Amino acid sequence: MENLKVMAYDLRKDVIDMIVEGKGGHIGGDMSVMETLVALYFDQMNASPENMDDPDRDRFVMSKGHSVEALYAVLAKKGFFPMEEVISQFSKFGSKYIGHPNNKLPGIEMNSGSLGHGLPVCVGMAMAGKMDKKDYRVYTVMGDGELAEGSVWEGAMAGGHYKLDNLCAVVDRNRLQISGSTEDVMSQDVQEERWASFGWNVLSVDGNDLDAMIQAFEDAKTCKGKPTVIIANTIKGCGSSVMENKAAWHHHVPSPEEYAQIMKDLDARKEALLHE
Ligand SMILES: Cc1ncc(C[n+]2csc(CCOP(=O)(O)OP(=O)(O)O)c2C)c(N)n1
Ligand SMILES: [Mg+2]
Repeated sequence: MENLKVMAYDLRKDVIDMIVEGKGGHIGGDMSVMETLVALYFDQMNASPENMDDPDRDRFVMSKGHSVEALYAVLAKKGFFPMEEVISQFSKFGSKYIGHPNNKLPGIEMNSGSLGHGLPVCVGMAMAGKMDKKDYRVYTVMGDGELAEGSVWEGAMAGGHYKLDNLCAVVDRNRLQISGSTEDVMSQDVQEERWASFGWNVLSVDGNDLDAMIQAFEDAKTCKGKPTVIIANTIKGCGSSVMENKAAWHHHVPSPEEYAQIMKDLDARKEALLHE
C-alpha cells in the first residue's frame, strides 16, 4: 500500500513533465484526482492491457476529460503505452496524445472533454451490464464544477431509477473550477442531499487519502440496489503549496523556478510517506 501512495506522487511528477513538455495542461485537477485513479487502476479495477477487449472488463470513463494528463500517466504506468512516449509527445502537433481523452488510444473507453457526458454514458454501460448479466463494474470521475451540467442530473436520475449498483461515480470535490470557487460560481454544498434524493448511496471521504478511497470503493461494491457516488474531498494542485488551492493553476505551465520547487515538494511528500 505504501508503494501505491508513493506511486501517486511519482505519477504527479510524470504529469508535471508532460505539461512542461507539451506547454500546457490542466495541472490543478490532475493533481487532485491522482489517488482516485491509482486506487481504481492499481487496486480496484479489472482493467489492463491484456484484457482491454474482454467484454467482462471493468469500465472507466474520465468524464472530467481535461484531467487527461493524470489518466495518461496512470495508463502508461499500467502498461497501455510507454511513459517516455506520452511525456515527450503530449499535446504536440500530430501527436496521438492529445489534450483530452480519445478512444483511439488503448485503455480509453470514451472520448471526453465536453463536460457532463461521462455519467449518462456510464449509466448506459451499467444498464448493458445488467441486461447481459455481466459482473463488470462501471466507474466515472466528474469535476465538482462539472456538476453544473444538466446532463449529469439526468444521468443521476436514471442511475437511481434503474438501481444500477454496478455503477460508481466519483466527484473530485476540489472546490474550484475554471474561474474560481465552485461555491461562488454554482454552489455544490448540498450535493450529498441531491444525490441521495436521486436514489444514490452517498459516501464522502478524503480523496487524497489512498486508503480512504480504496475503502470507499470497497463499500460501494457492497451496496445493493443503488448506484454509489463518492464525494472525494480533494485539494486542487495537491502536492505542492506552489499549486494548491489556486484557481490560476487550473490550466498552467510551471516556470523553471516553479518546476524546481514543485519537484522538490513532491519528493518531500514522497519521503514523508516512506517514513510514516
Ligand atoms: C461543456 C463544457 N463547458 C466548458 C468547458 C470548459 N472547461 C474545461 S475545465 C472547466 C472547469 C471544470 O471544473 P471542475 O469540473 O471543477 O474540474 P477540476 O476542478 O477537477 O479541474 C471548464 C468549464 C468544457 N470542457 N466543457
Ligand atoms: Mg473542481
